[in-house]
Amino acid sequence: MVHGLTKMGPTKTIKTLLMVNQKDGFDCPGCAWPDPEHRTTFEFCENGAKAVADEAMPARVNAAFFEQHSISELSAWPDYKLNRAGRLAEPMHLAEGSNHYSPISWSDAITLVSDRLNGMSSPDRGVFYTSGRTSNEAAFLYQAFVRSTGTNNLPDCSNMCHESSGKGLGQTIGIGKGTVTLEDFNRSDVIVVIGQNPGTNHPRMLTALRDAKHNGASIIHVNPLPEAGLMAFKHPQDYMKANFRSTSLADLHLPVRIGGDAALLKGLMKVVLRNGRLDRSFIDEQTTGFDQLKGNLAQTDWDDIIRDSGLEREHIERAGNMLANSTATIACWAMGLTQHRNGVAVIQEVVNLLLMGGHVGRPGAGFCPVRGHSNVQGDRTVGIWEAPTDAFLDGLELGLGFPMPRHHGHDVVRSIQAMKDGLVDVFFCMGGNFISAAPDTTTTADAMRNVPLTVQVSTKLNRSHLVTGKEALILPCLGRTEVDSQPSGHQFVTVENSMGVVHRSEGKLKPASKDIRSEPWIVAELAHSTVGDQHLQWRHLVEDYDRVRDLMEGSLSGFDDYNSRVRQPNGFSLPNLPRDERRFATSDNKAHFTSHPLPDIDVEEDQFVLMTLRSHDQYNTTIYGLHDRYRGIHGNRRVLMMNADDMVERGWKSRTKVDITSHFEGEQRTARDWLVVPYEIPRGNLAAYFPEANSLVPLNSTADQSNTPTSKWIVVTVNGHGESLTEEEE
Ligand SMILES: Nc1nc2c(c(=O)[nH]1)N[C@H]1C(S)=C(S)[C@@H](COP(=O)(O)OP(=O)(O)OC[C@H]3O[C@@H](n4cnc5c(=O)[nH]c(N)nc54)[C@H](O)[C@@H]3O)O[C@H]1N2
Ligand SMILES: Nc1nc2c(c(=O)[nH]1)N[C@H]1C(S)=C(S)[C@@H](COP(=O)(O)OP(=O)(O)OC[C@H]3O[C@@H](n4cnc5c(=O)[nH]c(N)nc54)[C@H](O)[C@@H]3O)O[C@H]1N2
Ligand SMILES: [Mo]
Repeated sequence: MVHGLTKMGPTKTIKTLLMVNQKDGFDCPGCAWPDPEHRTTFEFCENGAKAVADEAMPARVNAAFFEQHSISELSAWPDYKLNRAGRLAEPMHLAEGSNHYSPISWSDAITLVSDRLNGMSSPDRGVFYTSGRTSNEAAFLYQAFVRSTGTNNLPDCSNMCHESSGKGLGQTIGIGKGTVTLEDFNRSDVIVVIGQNPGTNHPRMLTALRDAKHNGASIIHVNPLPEAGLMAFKHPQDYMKANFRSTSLADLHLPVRIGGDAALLKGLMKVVLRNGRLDRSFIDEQTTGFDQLKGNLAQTDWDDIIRDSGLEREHIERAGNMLANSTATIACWAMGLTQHRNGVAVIQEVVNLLLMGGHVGRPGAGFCPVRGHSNVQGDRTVGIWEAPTDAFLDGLELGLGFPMPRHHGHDVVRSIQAMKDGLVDVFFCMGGNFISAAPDTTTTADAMRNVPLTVQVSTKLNRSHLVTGKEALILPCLGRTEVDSQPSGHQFVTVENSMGVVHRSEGKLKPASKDIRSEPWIVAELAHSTVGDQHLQWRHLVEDYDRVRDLMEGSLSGFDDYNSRVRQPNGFSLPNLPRDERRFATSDNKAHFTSHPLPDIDVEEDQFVLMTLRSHDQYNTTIYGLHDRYRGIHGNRRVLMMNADDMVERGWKSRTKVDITSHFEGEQRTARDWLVVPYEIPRGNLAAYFPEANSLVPLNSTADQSNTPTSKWIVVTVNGHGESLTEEEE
């Protein structure tokens, strides 16, 4: 309520929050956790309320705002102040060399972009980013437009997020998505939550975990940090029943060292092999690679497992035995696994662990990569994909009726390299905050400044509006919460949650300004003006989003009867072979065990490993405030969490000022003036907040295969500014 009241006022707060995640309301723009079939009146969490209130703020960022505030002045504002300025209210243009944005009409803005696109010497000089809030309809039209220009340059936030999950699962079980439903949580014996902080980032998942525990499941939490949501949980709705007790959701917390998960997982598998129920018939009939894996595990030494994981053998044995005795195991994970050099391989170790017991395609068991952005999974499903398969493009050709470019495009990291090398003329962003989300802030900023025209379709002011190409545009759009009115009437859009359920979302609030437009409308205007109507009647399509959905039905698999099935109260589930039929669409129709060597996670004596993470008061690069309540850190985000013993060893007290330097292939990057705080984190490990620490993430430090920046594995040294502990303090 507080978040709503301060940003929206009382009436709008009540009206808005009661529509979140309701069947006829809008999908929460926060995370991608699914909604239960039977919904309560309050189907949102604290952080969802923040996300909704933040979008429903009144519009203030208009021509007058930009006349008053120059780019150089705004650049000195902290992120949370930029966000508080309000909603973007009208299209704005930044001329080359100018220090102020000035207003531009929609038609002039659209013409400017299409002229530039049409003037490029090759379609691959255009790059089109997407952040995961974009609806299925907008994303589908957008990729159709981009491909009609002749390129697959469709990088998206997923490249920095769950790309490793998509790759890791795709290669082994034949689908790059999770295989569980919400109902499976109630039938599970053991739930492993690894490399994820649901208390902050997917709070409604805690409800599912609480219910699973009521039904007898045990929870193993694998995380360098004892994340509060899992260690001491109070269901917010229990307050209404006057039950103030907190319970520990996790039955076992394994404080693994950063990057030590592969070692731990091998240890767990050794225990399961020794003591466990293996699903022999499943292994024999439906998998390959089991014998090699057994050989690989036999050669893996317990000493290495214990050293790399940083855990005691006894704890690994205990967790291993819980898994060995489980008849239904679910594994959930997020960025703690994906944003590592071995992100794909470590996810495949999770796959190995579950396949051994046949924990896929049966009730209460399976894989649950928990997605971030509310429609990031849907965006990929409908074509936001820089490396589409030929089969996928064949489907699009059939449905859309024009030839698709077949050569793969740039992902996020390659886009930055291309911009840096002067190979990009237009960089177009459908949402997001590229400059702050991307790694290696300084390099990315130089890359952006090297582009002749950058365009941001956005709801709120952010740093990507200030660090731009030579010329820049802001195209303000409607958010999830708002009425989207087109010539045929009010429209709804569709989204896909983390468990493959596609459902409706319909905004009900009055748009923040009369001069903002829907994402599908913006795409249609741009396409109409750039490529014309010889293939698709773009403007006709967006008069009624049913027409877009009909086009999707003809182009994508799993979308039969789209318009009618998505009107069912709970939407519908996309087909998922491993989940529905225990079948695997791999090259040999089997699930694959894979054998990977242990990654080398040694660093030099004076070096630390730094992970970057989210506080409880931010949504990615949107900073709501300076508090991280569950971690007890208040009033400052430029903090470095360090083990107290590591601090004492250096003679540092709490709030000692330090500089951090990252080291990668002989390059160094330094970020100055951080305050060290003691924290319960393994020795040799550090944590700092994203996006403040992004300047330390080397552009070329990426995961094998998925090319995801290693935001959770940054090798650093830390230098104090001279103050140290007195003897008494020590
Ligand atoms: N309120 C809120 N909700 C959000 C977001 C937000 O910013 N705010 N962001 C959304 C998005 S896009 C995403 S992708 C998700 C992100 O959700 P999470 O992945 O939960 O987010 P992170 O803060 O990146 O946290 C990663 C967790 O991994 C742990 N970790 C780091 N390194 C390792 C490791 O080597 N091994 C293990 N086992 N654990 C490790 C960290 O301690 C931390 O608890 O949340 C989504 N939901
Ligand atoms: N170091 C480090 N870097 C990371 C991460 C990390 O853990 N550590 N996490 C990575 C991950 S998982 C992700 S997903 C990315 C996130 O990268 P992005 O998705 O690019 O970043 P966001 O902060 O989610 O984008 C916020 C902006 O989106 C715009 N916006 C909000 N809603 C809408 C909408 O409905 N439509 C449109 N058009 N615009 C909208 C607003 O203007 C807002 O300022 O960051 C990645 N970067
Ligand atoms: Mo994400």
